[in-house]
Amino acid sequence: MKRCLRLLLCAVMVTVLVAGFTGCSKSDKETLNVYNWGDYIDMSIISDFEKEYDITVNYEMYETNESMYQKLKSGGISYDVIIPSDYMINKLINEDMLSKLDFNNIPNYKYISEDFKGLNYDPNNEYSVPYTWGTVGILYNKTIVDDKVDSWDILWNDKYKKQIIMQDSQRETIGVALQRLGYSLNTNKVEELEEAKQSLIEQKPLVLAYVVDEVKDKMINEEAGLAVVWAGDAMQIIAENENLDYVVPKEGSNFFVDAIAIPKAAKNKKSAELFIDYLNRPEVAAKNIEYIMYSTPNTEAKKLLPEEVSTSPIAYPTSEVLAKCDIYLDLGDKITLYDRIWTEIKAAK
Ligand code: SPD
Repeated sequence: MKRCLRLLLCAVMVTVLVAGFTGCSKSDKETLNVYNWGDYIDMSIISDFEKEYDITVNYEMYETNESMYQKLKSGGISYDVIIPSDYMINKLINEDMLSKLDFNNIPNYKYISEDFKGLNYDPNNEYSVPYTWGTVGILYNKTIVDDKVDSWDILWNDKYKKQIIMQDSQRETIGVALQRLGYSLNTNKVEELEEAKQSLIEQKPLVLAYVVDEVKDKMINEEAGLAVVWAGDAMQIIAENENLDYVVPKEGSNFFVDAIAIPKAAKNKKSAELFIDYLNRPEVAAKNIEYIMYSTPNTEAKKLLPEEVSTSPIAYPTSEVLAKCDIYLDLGDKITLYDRIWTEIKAAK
C-alpha cells in the first residue's frame, strides 16, 4: 500500500514537473512588438515568420507618423520594429530614439537599390532599411470629374463641393497647400505657412472628409470624386474600380520613403533584425508588395512582381515626374508651427 502511495506521489510530481516545463517554455517564447501603418503588410507574412522562427509577433497599427511618434515617446510599449517615413526616421535619429542596425544580421539588405541608400534622412545608412516608396497625388473618378486633372487647383474648385477628400495628416495636407502656392513643402517661413493655412480653411466647405485609410472604401464606392492619396493606395483602389485614375500634379508633390527601424528601447534587437531580414527576402518582399501595392526598393523582389505592377507608371513614375517631387525633411522645433496651423485648420468652421 505504502509502495503504491509512493508511486502515485512520484507520478504526480513528474506530471507537475513536465507541465511546469511545458508552461515555462511556452511563456518564454519570444514576442516581437511590431508597429506599422494600417493595412501595410500581407498578414500571412507575419504568420509565416512566426512559424519559421517560433517567435510571436504582437502587431499594432497607426495612421500617421505623428501618432506613431507620440505613442513611441510615451514609452508605454517597447516596440521592436517600426516603419516610419523618411522625415520621421530623421527626427527619431536626431532625438536619439533609434538603434543603429547590425547589418551582419540583415544580409538581404544587399537587395536594396543604391537609389535608396544615402538619402538625407539616414545619410550613412545606419538606422533604417527602406520598405516602400511612392508619390502623393490626386486620385479622381473619371465619371464624376470632367475637368483636366493636372493641378492641385482642382481641389479648390467649388464645382466639386463635398466631392473632395483630403488626408487627415498634417505634413501631407499642409504640403499640398504649400506646393499649390509654389512654396517648398519643407518651408518654415511663417508667412508662407499662414497663407497655406488660409487656403486650407477656405477649401474646408468643399471637403467631404479628412481621412487616412478610410479613403480606400470611399473612393472604391464612389462617395467622392477626388482624393489626395499615396500612390500605393491609388494602385489598390484603382484595382477595385476602373473609373479611377491617378496623377501627380504639375506644381510638384511629395516623394516618400517608408523605412524599417528599431527603436532604442527595443527589447529584442536580434529578432527585430531577423524580421527585417525576412521582410527583405526577395520572395517575401514580392509577396508583400503584391498585397500592399506600394513601390519596392528591393531590386530582386521587383523582378518577381507581375508585369502590370512592376511597369505601372503610378507605382514606378518616370524621372520627369520624380524630378518634380520633394522628400519631407525633419523641421526640428519649427514643426510646432505646423502643429499650430494644423490645429487651427481642423478647428475652423
Ligand atoms: N496604409 C499605409 C499607408 C502608408 C503611407 N506611408 C506614406 C507616408 C508618406 N509620408
